[in-house]
Amino acid sequence: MVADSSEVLKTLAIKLHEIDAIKFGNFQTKSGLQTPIYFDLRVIIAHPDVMDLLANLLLNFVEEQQVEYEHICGVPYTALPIATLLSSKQQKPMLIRRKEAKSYGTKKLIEGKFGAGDSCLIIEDIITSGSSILETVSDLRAEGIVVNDAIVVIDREQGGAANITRNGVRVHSLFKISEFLGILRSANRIDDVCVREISEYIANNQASVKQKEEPTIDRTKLSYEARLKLSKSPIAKDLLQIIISKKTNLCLAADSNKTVDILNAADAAGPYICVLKTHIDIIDDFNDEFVRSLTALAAKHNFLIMEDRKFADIGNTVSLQYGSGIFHIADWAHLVTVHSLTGPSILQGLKNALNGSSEKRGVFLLAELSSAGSLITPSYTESTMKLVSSSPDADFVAGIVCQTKGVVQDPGLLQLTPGCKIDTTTDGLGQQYNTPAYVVKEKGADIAVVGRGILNAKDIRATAELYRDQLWTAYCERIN
Ligand code: BMP
Repeated sequence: MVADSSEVLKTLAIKLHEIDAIKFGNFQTKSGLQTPIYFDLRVIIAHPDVMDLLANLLLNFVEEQQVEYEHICGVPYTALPIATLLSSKQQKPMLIRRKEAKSYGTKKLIEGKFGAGDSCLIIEDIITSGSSILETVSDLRAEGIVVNDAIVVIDREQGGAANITRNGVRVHSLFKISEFLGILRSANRIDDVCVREISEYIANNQASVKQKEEPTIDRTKLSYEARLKLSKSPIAKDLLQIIISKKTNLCLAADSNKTVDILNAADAAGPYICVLKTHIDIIDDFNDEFVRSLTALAAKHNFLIMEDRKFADIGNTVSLQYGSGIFHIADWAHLVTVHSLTGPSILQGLKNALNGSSEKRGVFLLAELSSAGSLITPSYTESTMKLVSSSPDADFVAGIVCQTKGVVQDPGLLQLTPGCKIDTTTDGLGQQYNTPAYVVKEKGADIAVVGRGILNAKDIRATAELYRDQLWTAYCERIN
């Protein structure tokens, strides 16, 4: 590889012109539109020297862009040989996306060896509208594969890159069409009229905006290990590590009004829970020593503390409620619950109270409630999920409190579901209960909240173990 990559880029552009990989005239594109310039990088396979030049350039380019990935996938078909060369040069395994699923054998759309949560770099020859890349991204994401970057040889600057970026994939293009034309013009391969005509064509033929496509993967079929790779929230990752290492998806709702009872329950149930949930404002004898003792038990048994505060005020107020007052919740609660009705400013307000502290913190947003006759509507639930996906503070959201399987689709978010009891008789105050198996398998809970089902038992330790076993078995059955 020559040191000056801009010289090599020029050489490549001219060679592509020489081998007729770029044609000027009047052509029809894949979508049926007329175009005065046509790139046909398929011809490159007949020219191993050009192929090699391109592969080496891309290799350097990928390194320069500092892209991190575990697999390489070329968009079928033109980019396949290019992706193969890169895979071999980089020693990174390849994935191949079939255009149609096989009608025999495995019926897989993605060939190769991968696991959900693995990351993949996309390789494509040309972007026009971005739709070919997005089809490949969508099939990869449906398998739980993380796609954050695409390397492209030529961006036709017709809006495709923006469409792809809108879907959460960064586009790195070796050439923009304007740069490519500039090189051919300087080398006297084309004249000013040609450059002007194509520039006008590009300006007048911008692709329509493609809406963001949601991943179609079934979150409830993925293991916690796969979800760990897909989560964006640092505290959710910690929680998943705990869930995996302790084999528990049980959250204890320690709803007692005496500190001694909460601490005893935390110590007894500690080995079997991943989260202990408090309602700090129901405690009669709250004091700072209690927080220290609970924090010590969390460290001893390796669980997180969630304060179920259900914040619901304007940003400034929740910031004060979270960080100040007698409870100083932000100092000790790894997680808090938050209503979404305020809108995005509630997340900003809470984050503000953290003052850039290095402690990992996160929230669970309420999208549904377990109580009979709750006023939350399906459209409120949907808006809550949109708030998360569009929020600049999305990495602050560890999960969602809800009751229905379809609400949480993003496999990086955890579903927390209260209303769980082996004996499902109601409490006479509107709480609705389901069994551990039902909550995990039918309601889609990643973590189930159990309060009185454990707290009212004679033997808290044994009952917590029983709930843990039933919830964990249900999870294992769900993913298999
Ligand atoms: P129990 O298992 O004893 O019913 O307790 C459920 C816990 O979960 C309570 O702390 C309650 O505040 C909380 N909760 C709930 O029951 N339903 C919801 O929709 C949200 C909750 O946080």
